[in-house]
Amino acid sequence: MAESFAVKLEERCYLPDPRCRANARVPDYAREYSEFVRDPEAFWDRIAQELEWYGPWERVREWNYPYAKWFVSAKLNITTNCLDRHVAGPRRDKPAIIWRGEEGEERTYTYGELHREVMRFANGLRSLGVEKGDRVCIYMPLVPELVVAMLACARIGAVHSVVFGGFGADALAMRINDADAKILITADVGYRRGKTIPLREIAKEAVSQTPSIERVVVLRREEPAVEIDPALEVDYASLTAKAAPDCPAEVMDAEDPLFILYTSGSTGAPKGIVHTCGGYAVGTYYTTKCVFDVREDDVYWCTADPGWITGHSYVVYGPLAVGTTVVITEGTPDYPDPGAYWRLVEDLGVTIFYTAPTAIRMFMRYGDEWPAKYDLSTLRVLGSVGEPLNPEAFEWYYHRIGGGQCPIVDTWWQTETGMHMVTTMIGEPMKPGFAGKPIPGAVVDVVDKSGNPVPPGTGGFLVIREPWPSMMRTVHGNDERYCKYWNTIPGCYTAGDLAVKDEDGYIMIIGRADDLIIVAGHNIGTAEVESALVSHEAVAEAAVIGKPDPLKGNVIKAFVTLRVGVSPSDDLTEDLAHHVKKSLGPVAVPAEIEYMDRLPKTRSGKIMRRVLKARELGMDPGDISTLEE
Ligand code: 6R9
Repeated sequence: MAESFAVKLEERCYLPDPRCRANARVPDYAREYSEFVRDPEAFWDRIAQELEWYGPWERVREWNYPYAKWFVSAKLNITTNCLDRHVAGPRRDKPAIIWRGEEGEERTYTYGELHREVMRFANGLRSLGVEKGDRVCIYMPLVPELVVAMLACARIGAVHSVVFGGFGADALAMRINDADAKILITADVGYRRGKTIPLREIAKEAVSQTPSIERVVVLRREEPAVEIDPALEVDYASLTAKAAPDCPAEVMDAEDPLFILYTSGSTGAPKGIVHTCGGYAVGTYYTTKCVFDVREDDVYWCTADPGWITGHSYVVYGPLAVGTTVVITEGTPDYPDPGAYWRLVEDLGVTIFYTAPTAIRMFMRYGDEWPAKYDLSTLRVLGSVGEPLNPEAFEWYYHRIGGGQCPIVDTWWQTETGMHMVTTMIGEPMKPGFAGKPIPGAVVDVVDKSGNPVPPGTGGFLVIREPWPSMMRTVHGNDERYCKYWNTIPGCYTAGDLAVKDEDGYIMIIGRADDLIIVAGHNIGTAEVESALVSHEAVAEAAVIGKPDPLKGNVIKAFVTLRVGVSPSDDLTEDLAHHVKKSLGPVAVPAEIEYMDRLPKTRSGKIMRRVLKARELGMDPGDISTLEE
């Protein structure tokens, strides 16, 4: 690992409207945080009391480094928190899910309807022999039945493993085999950009390599309905139609597994992250409620697919536990045109909008005229997740989408953390480029390789010092890999990201540690150079890598995509180099700039620098199963 190093900090700041602070769920971040630090167990105890449990915990946490248990011996079912308790109260007829298809079709499920669907499907799964602890793989398009399937598994204590519907047969087979799943739930097709994705065909191919799968449940969408293979397949609709309507929730121990989810693999092979029922429910409930400041009449839209952790925590479990109205769509942001998302915001009156920098940069690339055509005035809170939100992208999001009115919560977290860990709580001053401070409930720091905090302005490793409720409990089938997260830097969970703090304790993520570039002895994080490039008016997106150089050790090579209407030229290249020099100094100037039509990304939208690097150096790129087509 590299030593710590100096980082140049941007100094811009937005002061929030004082009203949003006064009304926020956490009106005083500093006070809430110190309350947490004074007594972490009492803090989480108080939050956990807001959920419904079958029995109390003996202890809030048990910390046996690096293994944690939360809400020891307590019993619950996450679905009674997401469904039953709303249905029993005034939210029975409140929309739980509003789904929009690619052609504009719409379906709404109230909490009462979702509850019924989940119970029926849960009974359907039971009739196929699924029992508590069995693994069920879900490979579906973004339709309400995907959410139903996840919750139905949780209802009966089956461990779901959702595989993103954009993956191919081999990636699906690898995940099924790793989790040893018994049932696969899929659909005949998904629809994407006017094309049909043959999910069932892909699933069939995968299942030929997965001896553990006993049955495949198929949701049939096409007309006329495809023929079902009775030896292997079960029709989703008949399964639910035949099932009893009432399904009492399985009583789960807080530490029973809830799901396995494979990481997006931007820097290495995917790992099966295991999350448990109790702590995960508490962590996602608390962060959804407080970070997004959810209110009773909000219309909440997180654009992530449930194939990723953001979809698990902030499309399904957190928002439903809070009891909000969740928007989901099978559509993509620029189909049939780049106004697709903004039309949906206008039509449904979305108030909380949570998306990824890759999408924001894509919108910027298409220009301001698209969002300007729509009424976005219902928006109240904007969120970002997945990659550093470059200052340039922050500004655009803040002004063009939020109309200069909405706080932006740039949330740093991981599949492994299960919930938000760093952000700028609503009402706190916002600094473009900085995710913010640790949320109340998380102890996050920037340290050197021995675990000592580095001073402000010095880059280091982003670590988490204390256990938190929704932390992963292990890596499925590879506990050694789990321990490695906690054994790399003494006393800390190592996130694998590089970061820097400023004098106020705000944290800026400067890239993945694996992607660090050392030029003539200087450590350079990828995000710094990429942000500098993106702040040039011609640039839409940028990725940088280090290339070995006999003199400097490494030089920087940049890959750049341009905004619509701009073409590459030698003048532009020179101008870009000059632009980086001006903002970061000569050491960060790319020695080479290559223009590309698009950058290699994971299917969840993260730039895969190691693919660029491997191509550049003629090396093996390693596991590329998560690379976008
Ligand atoms: C939630 C999610 C985790 C990695 C993480 C970091 C990057 C996520 C970020 C961010 C800068 C943010 N990341 N959020 N970087 N600012 N707000 O994305 O989980 O797919 O496991 O990825 O994503 O590098 O370590 P996951």
